[in-house]
Amino acid sequence: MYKLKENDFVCILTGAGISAESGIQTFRDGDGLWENHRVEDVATPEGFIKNPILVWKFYKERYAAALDAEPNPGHKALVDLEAMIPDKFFLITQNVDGLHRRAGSQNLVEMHGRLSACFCIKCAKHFQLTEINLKPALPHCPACGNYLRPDIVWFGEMPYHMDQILATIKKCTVFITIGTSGNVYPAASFMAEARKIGAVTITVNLEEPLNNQETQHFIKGKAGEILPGLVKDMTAELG
Ligand code: BV8
Ligand code: ZN
Repeated sequence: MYKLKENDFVCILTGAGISAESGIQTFRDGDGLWENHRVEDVATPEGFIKNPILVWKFYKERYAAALDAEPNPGHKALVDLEAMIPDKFFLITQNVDGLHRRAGSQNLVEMHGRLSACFCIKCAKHFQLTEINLKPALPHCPACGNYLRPDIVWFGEMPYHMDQILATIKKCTVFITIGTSGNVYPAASFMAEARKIGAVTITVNLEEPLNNQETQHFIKGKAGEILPGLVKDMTAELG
């Protein structure tokens, strides 16, 4: 397996698979359905306009599940790796569960938003869910009284931090993809971008992701079981 050198810059992309061992359902486990609704129908601005109460129910349930979950050895291995190369590490997650942050990851962007936050559709003020009254089926903005929506990037919306992500991929020398099926864009295009500028590409996944042709080293298995040993192995020659 690839051994990191002093001047390597590691970029990591994670998906729902890294939180599976924390008990958080991935999108493919539930065959993309939630209470007989297609996730694509719920996770869209149109879905919210059509049935905001249903969408809030979906996200309140996932928020509660995320609070009940604990980071697993996969999340923790990435915290250990970052501690060894603090200024040459960048973690991009598609996950909205907040587990990387709770595990202690610092240099992290949550490109699809976070379950723990929301914002007002009128005055755009942002709030933590802990700051608002979640009892109403449709929570209201404390500032202007209008409807709040989950701070989640839905299908058809621009992911967060794209400039920072694309700029960082341009300077990475190692790109590691963990626990994502490679279904969703633009996240699924990042590994190809990294490959183009000569980065070593490594994938850790339970099955081959859709974009596996871009992977130079594919490691099949569970993130929580593989990552601790992989991090130890990759950093063995670092000073
Ligand atoms: C945008 C928030 C444009 C919601 C999410 C046709 C072709 C190509 C693209 C498109 C198309 N039609 C539309 C598009 C664009 C669309 C898209 O990609 N659609 C897909 C479905 C085809 N993308 C968008 O709309 C994006 N925006 O394009 O904007 C634009 C441009 C300019 C200006 C404005 C707009 C926005 C995408 C973000 C959508 N929001 N999340 C929520 O979470 O509720 S995406 C959502 O699904 C998740 O966040 C996650 O990112 C994604 C699911 O992906 P994964 O994380 O990979 O999860 P999955 O379950 O699929 O896979 C898990 C993997 O883990 C599996 O492979 C499994 O084997 C593995 N695994 C399981 N257990 C383990 C494991 N691996 C290791 N260890 C384990 N233990
Ligand atoms: Zn408001």
